[in-house]
Amino acid sequence: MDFSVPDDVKLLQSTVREFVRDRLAPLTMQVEHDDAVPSEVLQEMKDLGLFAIPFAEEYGGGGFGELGYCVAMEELGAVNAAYSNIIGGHCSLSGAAIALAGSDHLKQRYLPAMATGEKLGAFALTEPNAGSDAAHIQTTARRDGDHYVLNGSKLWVSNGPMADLYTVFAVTDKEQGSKGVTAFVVDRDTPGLTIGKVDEKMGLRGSKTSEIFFDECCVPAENVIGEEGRGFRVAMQTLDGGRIALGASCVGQAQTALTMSIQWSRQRVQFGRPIASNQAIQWMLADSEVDVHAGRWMTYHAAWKIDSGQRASHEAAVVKVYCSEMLNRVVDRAVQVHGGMGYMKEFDIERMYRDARIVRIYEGTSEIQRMIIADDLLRDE
Ligand code: COS
Repeated sequence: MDFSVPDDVKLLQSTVREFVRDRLAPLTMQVEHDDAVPSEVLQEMKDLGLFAIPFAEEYGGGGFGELGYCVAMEELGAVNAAYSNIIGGHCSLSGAAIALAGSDHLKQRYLPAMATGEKLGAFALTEPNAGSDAAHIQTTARRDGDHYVLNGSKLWVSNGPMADLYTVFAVTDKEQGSKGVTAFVVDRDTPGLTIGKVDEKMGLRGSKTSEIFFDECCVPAENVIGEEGRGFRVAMQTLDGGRIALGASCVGQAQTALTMSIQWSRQRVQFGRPIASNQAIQWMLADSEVDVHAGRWMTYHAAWKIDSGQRASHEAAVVKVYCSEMLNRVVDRAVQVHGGMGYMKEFDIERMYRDARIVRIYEGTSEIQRMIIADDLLRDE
């Protein structure tokens, strides 16, 4: 067993960490206030290769695989989950679906432009009547000659308002249930595709989500990802990688909350001594360290499994439920350690507390992850 992070991934980690420290960290309050990442900063992220990290080198990607990608997501999450969410919607979800199951033609057409960031991707699965029950989406795709015609709507699409292309899931055969779902790449400028309301969210300001509508939206048959009827499986396989990368972002967020708590508890003096000298505080810090440590290593292990060509659906569910819940525990303790300061908008902890709440919900709720894990445990031999 070798637990060392490969040298090229270490170099990636230090490059991202430096960029985060010098360029992204000073902008946190501005992004929060404006609910937008400045376009020149997004361009710098593209120039640095942050939109390319997991894609294969033959398609212009960084070729870092899931482990390198997770390490970068950890660094981005550490400064502001808005960044890891933008990259996640683009790489782990939209681009990964094309990379996993797309034809070589689709990969050649979309991945190089996604790797440079010239084209931003979004993943459109969730609908008003289909969230956890993803197999029962209602958006339809009707075959018409060498095209499919899409009708329906999608909800809460990360990167929705800014994306240039959408990985869209639609029903091609209602009778077939999950085997009647097909995945498509739909260009933003396709007639019949419109962007709906941009959401007002509790947190993740700077990462935009919106509705997407399809009204007789005509998509070439060559834009099917994989085969007709295989879309649900494409969505699930894609979400396996996405949930692991989201776990990595949670680890980064939790590490920052813990580091800030350590610093604060050393400098905050009450009853004539730093609050860090109180066992009540020490135990909160220790519990958070145990949480972050466990989350980091289970994430790296699951990423390694994917990189070594093994299926990691079970590990992805374990990582998703553990890391999302551990982040909420760690950030809650961080608010407690910071006391009144933790509740104030002038301090990062308040934003992190709000940002953390969504991770127990999106990319599959904690309840769905427990369902997946329990199904595996109870499946007949
Ligand atoms: N990898 C590959 N194939 C998978 C898979 C995975 N991770 N998960 C399921 N499948 C396959 C199954 O093997 C099954 O194939 P067969 O019919 O050939 O046996 C098929 O997909 C259907 O699977 P299942 O019967 O488990 O589907 P369900 O409708 O019961 O749904 C859950 C399963 C609930 C796990 C799924 O709908 C889910 O993950 N929901 C949450 C959706 C989500 O994360 N939404 C967020 C959107 S992105 S923000």
